[in-house]
Amino acid sequence: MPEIILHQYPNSPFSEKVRKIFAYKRIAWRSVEQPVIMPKPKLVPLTGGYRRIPVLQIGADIWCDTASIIRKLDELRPQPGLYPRGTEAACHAMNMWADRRVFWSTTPVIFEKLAAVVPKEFIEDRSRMMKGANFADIGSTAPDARRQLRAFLEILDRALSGQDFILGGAFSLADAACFHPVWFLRAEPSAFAIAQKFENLMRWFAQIDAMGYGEVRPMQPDEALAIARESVPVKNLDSAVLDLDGLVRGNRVSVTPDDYAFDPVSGRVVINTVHEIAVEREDPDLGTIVNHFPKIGFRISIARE
Ligand SMILES: N[C@@H](CCC(=O)N[C@@H](CS)C(=O)NCC(=O)O)C(=O)O
Repeated sequence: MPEIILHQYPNSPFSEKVRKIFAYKRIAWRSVEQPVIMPKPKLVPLTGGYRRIPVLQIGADIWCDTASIIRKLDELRPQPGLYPRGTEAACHAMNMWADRRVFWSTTPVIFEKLAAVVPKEFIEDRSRMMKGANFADIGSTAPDARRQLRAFLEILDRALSGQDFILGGAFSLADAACFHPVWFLRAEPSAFAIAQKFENLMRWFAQIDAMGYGEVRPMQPDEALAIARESVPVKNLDSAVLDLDGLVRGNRVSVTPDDYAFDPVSGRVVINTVHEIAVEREDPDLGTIVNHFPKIGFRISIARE
């Protein structure tokens, strides 16, 4: 197994989702701690502009977004599986629901209290990232968010009333995905108290929490950069290039998240499958880097040449 490096920070909920998958699949990994706000001078050369966390690195290949990270980890270590007994579609639906709905109901509830104590640089950074939204004002949406959060948690609690895991008797992607927003609530006691009212949810939470993070060793950011510099991206990609939407190998494109942190990454297409777009770029310090993105949740624009 190649050395698996995750760029992350301890309080990152989306990293928590991946950390649980490392634990479940017993994958040994290296942790590079990155800043919580911009600038991220030891991350952006690897990503070509993408600033979100987590980011997976293997040599000079970089996977952005938990969807492409988890797909890669599952390819590297298929067993134990993330999709027991035909639950794959349900897992992806739950994953999307947890990331895009449940998670966003937690942030106003948590930051209603925390906004007064977190550094103003954090508030400014997140307001810029959300393009126009004022993060300092997030508390004003807290009452609605709290109502929605409680309803989301009740759905999970009911699902867990007669079974140990969200989709049945075995751990699945749905558990890692639904765990991270509940875990994030622990950052603020009155927010976590909403979840603590749900008994089945808390039993499940304790069980997933106890899984830990697998075998992890820290790595300095400079070491990760040196690994990228000394590696070449994996080249046997031809079979993965399909002619979808008229995009073929060598087309110059830029890839940008469709929800927030709209930083485009530009390069030439090297992989274009139903689920993945990967672009090759030249970094002045690191040399050739390939950045992998999921199709779901990203916009691709073709540059005129
Ligand atoms: N859809 C992305 C979301 C990632 C995300 O929003 N991560 C948060 C941290 S948990 C983030 O990047 N926040 C801004 C930052 O850390 O700079 C994924 O699944 O990876």
